[in-house]
Amino acid sequence: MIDEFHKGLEPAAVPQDGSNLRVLIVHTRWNSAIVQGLVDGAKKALVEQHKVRPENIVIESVPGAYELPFAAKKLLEVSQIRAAEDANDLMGNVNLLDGLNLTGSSSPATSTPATATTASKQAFDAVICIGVLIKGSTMHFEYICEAVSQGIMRVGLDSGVPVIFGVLTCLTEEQALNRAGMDKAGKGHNHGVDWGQGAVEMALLKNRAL
Ligand code: DLZ
Repeated sequence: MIDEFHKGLEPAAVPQDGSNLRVLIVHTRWNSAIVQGLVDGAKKALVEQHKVRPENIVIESVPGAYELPFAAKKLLEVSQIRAAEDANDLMGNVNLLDGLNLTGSSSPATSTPATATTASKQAFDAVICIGVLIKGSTMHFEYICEAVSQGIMRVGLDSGVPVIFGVLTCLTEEQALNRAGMDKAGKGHNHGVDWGQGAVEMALLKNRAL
């Protein structure tokens, strides 16, 4: 039976501007058609509702939901290392004699100015883990659900970077389709949209100077 109503996310009280954010989406390839619908929903919310620049959304895939926490952790760490290296490079390139024009040349500095379409090199401000777990006839579902939910929470708490739990844990495929807004009756709601909204709100909360 298809559920008749959902608890969608109530919009935040103030507009959530994601134009300076960089977001990682990690998704599974299990149940890929439904997962793709959820990823599309998350991207739509990030770009259309919160102005996250498309080039600042990085999308990676993993085999199944069990792999999501590991991938989120590693990719987040790599982004942090790269951002630190980039900051170091920038510091290394600072020449204290710049601006004195000792050569007499009027040519501008060699660094390339950022353009509106340059992808950011900053570390990820939020991660969205997306997958669909559908219960089978064994205990596998229970073990994976437990491991994934605990793992995703741990990555967020350990890193201090919000990691959104975008994993549907469904008893039937019909439930999953419904929650991805892909049910035949068209009465479902795409939870990927909520996850995109949640990622921006939590990233801004993390960066907020209190
Ligand atoms: C093995 C398995 C099963 C049975 N079902 C799902 C599923 O419904 N959704 C999902 O994302 N992944 C599933 N997997 C794969 C596991 O998550 C994992 O990839 C493997 O156990 C290897 O670690």
